[in-house]
Amino acid sequence: MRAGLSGVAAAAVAVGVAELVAVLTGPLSAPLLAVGGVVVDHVPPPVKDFGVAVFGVHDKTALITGTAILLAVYAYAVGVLAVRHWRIALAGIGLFAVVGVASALTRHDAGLVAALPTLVGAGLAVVVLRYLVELAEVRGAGPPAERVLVGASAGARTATGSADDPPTPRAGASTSAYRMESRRRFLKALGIAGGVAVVSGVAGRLLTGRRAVTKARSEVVLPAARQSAPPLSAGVQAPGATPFISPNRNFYRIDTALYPPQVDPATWQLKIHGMVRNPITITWEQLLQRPMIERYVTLTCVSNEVGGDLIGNALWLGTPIKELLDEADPLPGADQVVQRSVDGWTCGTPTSILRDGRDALLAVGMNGEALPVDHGFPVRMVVPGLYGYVSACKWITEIELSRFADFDAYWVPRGWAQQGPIKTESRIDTPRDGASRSAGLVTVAGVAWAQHKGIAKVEVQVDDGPWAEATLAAVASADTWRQWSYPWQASEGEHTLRVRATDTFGQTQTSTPASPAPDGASGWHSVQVNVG
Ligand SMILES: Nc1nc2c(c(=O)[nH]1)N[C@H]1C(S)=C(S)[C@@H](COP(=O)(O)O)O[C@H]1N2
Ligand SMILES: [Mo]
Repeated sequence: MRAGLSGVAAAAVAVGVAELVAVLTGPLSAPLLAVGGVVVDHVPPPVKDFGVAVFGVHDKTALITGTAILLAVYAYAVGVLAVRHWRIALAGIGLFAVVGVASALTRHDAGLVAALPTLVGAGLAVVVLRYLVELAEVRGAGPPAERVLVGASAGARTATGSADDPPTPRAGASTSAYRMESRRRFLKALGIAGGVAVVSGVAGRLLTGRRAVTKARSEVVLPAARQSAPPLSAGVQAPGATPFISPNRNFYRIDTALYPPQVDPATWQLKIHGMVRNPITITWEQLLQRPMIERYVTLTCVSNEVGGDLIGNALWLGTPIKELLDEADPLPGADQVVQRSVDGWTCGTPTSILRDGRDALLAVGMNGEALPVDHGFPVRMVVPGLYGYVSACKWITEIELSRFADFDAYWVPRGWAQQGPIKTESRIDTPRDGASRSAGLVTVAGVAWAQHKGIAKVEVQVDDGPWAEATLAAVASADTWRQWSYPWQASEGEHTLRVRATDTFGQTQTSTPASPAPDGASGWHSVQVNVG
């Protein structure tokens, strides 16, 4: 037990102090985040729907917690081994160091300094483990305790002449006093180790937070739009449906970043290169000089399940990417625009789509503010009509003209389709699945989307009755979701409500259920309602 705890304490000190060192070398060089990042990038591709399973915000915490628990179990075993097989324990710490350093060094753009947090941590772990195990070992069989016991028994023997006599009470008391003293010293050392781990870990996180770009972001002054979005009609909002504009703070977030990249606009640059006649590099200042437009665009994640909430609508401010691409002048055959984020993530978008005149934006603003850090500050791409994983690169720093035949972006080798047009879909927001209502008039409402095509019709079906047309809310543009509502005369009993949408191309969303991988979920959303 003591030996095991010594191992865990040594690991905690290693991880905590590594966090502190990582303040200087970057958050992703700390062993837990580095290893977590490797796990994110190498989860086996066939795992169904794993985009959501791994990348929801809470799953990131779960991943780090899981990594920490595994490490604790490992450290416990190393501690136990350390008592009799010190060299094996050393090898165990060595393995921790190798895994941590290898993970940190293979992160995108990592320099050699990325090895530092793990190395410092592992070095300290050796010292702490050695010290704690020595304190722990004293108990029971340790030499000083033996001496007290033997001496006392010998004294008793001479006094009584019997070899079988138990130790005298006095000797027994001093043994247990000794044990208590050793136990106290061990616990104290353990507490100090724990304290060092927590204090350095927390300080590391806080200091990392202070190095964040929060301040730079608050100082950004966004330019006015040359063309603002057409004013929203009050009629875009159907009563009971999700708010038409998703506030930044609860806009869905999906990415592979365990710590959101901190990109300072002062040093930000975008490089447009590859199969182009005119490679371009622009800075933040230059970007802000370009004509900016404002557009409502609804983003959707390919991992969104039928009825899911990985979809959000915002007012984006940005410069049309088409104009920049025209200036770069792509070579014939460059059918793929590879967007690359500062953390190495990539997505591939058809060049033709980015140049076909739709409002594909290199965006700097979201709902009237600079982009939130989680949503790509300072610059990201927003493309109406395509799932985020093939179009909406956050923290973008590079655009490389290429060919689909020559390059697979991040998600493609992981089992997702190269092309990702958004499927026409719809969702019931009210009543919620499992809700109860009184008989009589019940408002059914929700959203439907077919970005860049537009929604022409939404229908609702009660149980196995006929499909009835819902009332469509006002349209903002073909690039946003559209709200709908349906007045339902509900009779008592359990009912199933279904919804389906038809886009302006006359395509009705398919009833065939498909899971998100490889190119988006399909099927009709339904809810059960109890009418009493
Ligand atoms: N750099 C980077 N950009 C990224 C991703 C990512 O993992 N890394 N994920 C994409 C995916 S899958 C989606 S759905 C959208 C989500 O954008 P949001 O988090 O702002 O909603 O971002 C896209 N851009
Ligand atoms: Mo996504």
